Amino acid sequence: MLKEKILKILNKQVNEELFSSYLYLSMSAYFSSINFEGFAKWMSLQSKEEYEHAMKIYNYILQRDGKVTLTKIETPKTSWSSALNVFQETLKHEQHITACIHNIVNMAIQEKDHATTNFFQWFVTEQVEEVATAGSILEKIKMIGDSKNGLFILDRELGQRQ
Ligand code: OFO
Repeated sequence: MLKEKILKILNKQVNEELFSSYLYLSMSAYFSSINFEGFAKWMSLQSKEEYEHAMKIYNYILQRDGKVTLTKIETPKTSWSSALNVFQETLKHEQHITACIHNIVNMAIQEKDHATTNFFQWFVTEQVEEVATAGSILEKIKMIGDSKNGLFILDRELGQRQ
């Protein structure tokens, strides 16, 4: 059985991951609206990954005989000023999610919940990758600056994500 405070923070994280999925889907819609189909595809795949993260935690709660409590998902923004602006916010969001994951691990250690500490190691590693990927795309966009050609090439590159 999960301790009450662990159950609460895990349910909160399900909501955080579902919001991430919603946010990236909204970013995908924004990119489609400005005809950046590669960026849109990348964001839509990212949105699916976030849904999978939510489901991993959802299934873990059930496995530990906990009650999944779904709560209202915040409305994401629907427009941004540029691709640069989107990736600045993506990086910031992933840094926030990393802090949430670290918070869960800290609490699990404090509560001597070894199973949760162990389960969340996957997320700790995943967050290193998520932050690095968002950061590297952001750096590329900064290097490209105002070059339409550069953005066109990056759009093609991101559209290759499987
Ligand atoms: Fe779930 O890793 Fe991004 O938010």
